[in-house]
Amino acid sequence: LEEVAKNEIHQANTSDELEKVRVKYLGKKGELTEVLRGMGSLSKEERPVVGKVANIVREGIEEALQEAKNQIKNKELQAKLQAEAIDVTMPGKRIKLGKKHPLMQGMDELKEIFISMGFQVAQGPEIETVYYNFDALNAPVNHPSRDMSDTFYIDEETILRTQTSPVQVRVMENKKPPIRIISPGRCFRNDTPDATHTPMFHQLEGLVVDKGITLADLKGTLEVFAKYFFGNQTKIKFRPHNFPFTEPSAEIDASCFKCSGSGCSFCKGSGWIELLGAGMVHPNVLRNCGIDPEVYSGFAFGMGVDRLVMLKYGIDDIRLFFENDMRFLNQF
Ligand code: FA5
Repeated sequence: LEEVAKNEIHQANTSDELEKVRVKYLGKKGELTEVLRGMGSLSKEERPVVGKVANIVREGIEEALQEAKNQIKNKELQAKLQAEAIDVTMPGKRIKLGKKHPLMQGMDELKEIFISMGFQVAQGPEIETVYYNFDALNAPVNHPSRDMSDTFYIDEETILRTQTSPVQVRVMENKKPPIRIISPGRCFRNDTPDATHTPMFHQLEGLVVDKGITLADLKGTLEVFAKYFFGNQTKIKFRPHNFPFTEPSAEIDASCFKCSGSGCSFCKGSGWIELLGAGMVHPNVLRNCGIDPEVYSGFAFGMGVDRLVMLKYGIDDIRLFFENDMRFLNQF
């Protein structure tokens, strides 16, 4: 029996097979167990002799089992290690890295330019009240921009902000001059999408309030900005304009030096492209925020970030920013 069992033990290749052999001989209904059970029918003299032999056989089988078990375990471990081994010479899989959206890259660049000029970044809510977006900014009650055809209303008092200018009011309400902030963020207008308009777009607002701030400070700041962002050759031009919250107001154009040669649809042959709106903060706005216009003056500007980035990189349709076409995004 011992010989046969040992033979089978040696032939077992896996833990499972070995276990089957163990059960076959030493299990409850195992062959050796049967022998021990049958000892009842033996005579008194035979019993100790057979018992002794049976025990020796059992020990022999157990020993062989243990030895085989160790060997199999070892073999299985080796196999596992081999299967899980890392081949360090194998070429790696290329991991596709995400990157910042071109608009956010542009936004970061704009922010950095103004931060380097001493501006701090201020944030305001995208869901805004009519008071902050229009009333406090001196917009007459019949101003066309208040119309539902231009502005997304949530209810009578609440809108999606149409501009970043309400952040000016929020900052001035909470902070005494000197103030020097920029406020980048999303704006919403009920505009029909075309190459230069989307219902959601981005602006970057700037506000400086202190004693003795003049139009010259505004001009100098914007000139430095334009040269940083577009390059040293850039010139800017002030055109008279009207905003309810600034007096005087201007629209600022930049020279289209980049658009010569292959042509640039923006400049349409004029050589200038509109960049932003700006002006000296209206005394009514300062007053609405508890700042004395007799003591303090300030300038403000608001630029369309999407349009600035389009101009800088020669993108001819603003809608490309929002289509998430990888062929477009991968170019930045
Ligand atoms: C304003 O929104 C003023 N708040 C700017 C300002 C701030 C003036 C501070 C004076 C002082 P305007 O409505 O012109 O101005 O919009 C500013 C810029 O936002 C535009 O020049 C344009 O670049 C961008 N813009 C406006 N509507 C859209 C749109 N639908 N899609 C993309 N860009 C837009």
